[in-house]
Amino acid sequence: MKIGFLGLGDMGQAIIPRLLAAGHAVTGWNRTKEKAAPMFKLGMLWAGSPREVASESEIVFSIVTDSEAVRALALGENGIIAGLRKNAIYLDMSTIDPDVSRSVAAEFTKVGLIMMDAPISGTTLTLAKGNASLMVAGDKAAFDRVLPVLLAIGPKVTYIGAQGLAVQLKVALNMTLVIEVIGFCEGIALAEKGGVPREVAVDAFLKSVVASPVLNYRAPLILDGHISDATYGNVNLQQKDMLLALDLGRKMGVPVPLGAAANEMLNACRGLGLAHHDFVTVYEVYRRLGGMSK
Ligand code: NA7
Repeated sequence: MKIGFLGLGDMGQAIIPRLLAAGHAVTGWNRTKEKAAPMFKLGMLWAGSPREVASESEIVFSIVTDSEAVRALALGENGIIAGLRKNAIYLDMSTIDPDVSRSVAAEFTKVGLIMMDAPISGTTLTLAKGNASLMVAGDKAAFDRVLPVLLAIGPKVTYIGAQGLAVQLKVALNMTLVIEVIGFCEGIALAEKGGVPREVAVDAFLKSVVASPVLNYRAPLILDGHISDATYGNVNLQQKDMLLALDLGRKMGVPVPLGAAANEMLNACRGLGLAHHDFVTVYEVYRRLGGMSK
């Protein structure tokens, strides 16, 4: 199929090779064109604006940082809405405010066009291994049409329901993920301060019932000296999702006390100048709070 792809950040660059490998023609666009170089080598084509990309595509994907970026791409000058064909489908994969997703989709509906929310659970590593899962919401008939393409991105594709519900679920899921990883950091620091070598503690956690996919790939970061990399998602990117979760909790009257506590640890990371690290750097904060030397 002819696919348009907007947003060539870490996630975009991990998804596009899978679409190309499945035999789809991909035309891309990114605010910063230089980032497209590795995708050109794989055969991706370029168009000059989101509008141009949309006008040439049967399916258009976007995956960009936040709500403002999605609004700009979808509804801004030379945006997707100005170019999308009547029978084409636009899917936004970004993790953004569900209300913004719904309001952008409503603009598409007004002019007889289809926008769906289709966030991904997983990192660039999960995508590369072919294990990513996608949650999709919006028009069910459109979902049935795009399903074969989505399966090229990841093998676990779930239809969630009405437009906005997939991204709502993704925010809840990411909040849980952050709480889980921060709980792991807290536990390892406690064991270590008590005299258990870090390697032994991590190994035991990963062999225990506490182990999970996210701990399996993130826990090693506190062992091999990669903690200072933004390997899978830096503190700022994860905190964006935590703030979305806290805001949803406030708006809907649902307490999220564990989310609030986890968010405080992300604040501490930022205060200590660790915001550019993968958020498992929370472990460093626990070490400092617990009086452990580097
Ligand atoms: P990255 O690697 O930080 O990439 C962010 C992308 O978003 C990148 O292509 C940016 O373009 C683009 N961006 C950001 N703001 C804008 C605006 N205002 N207009 C147009 N494009 C913009 O993030 P990931 O790929 O890891 O994650 C993307 C989403 O998936 C995010 O919601 C995650 O939570 C999940 P640039 O290259 O800077 O010009």
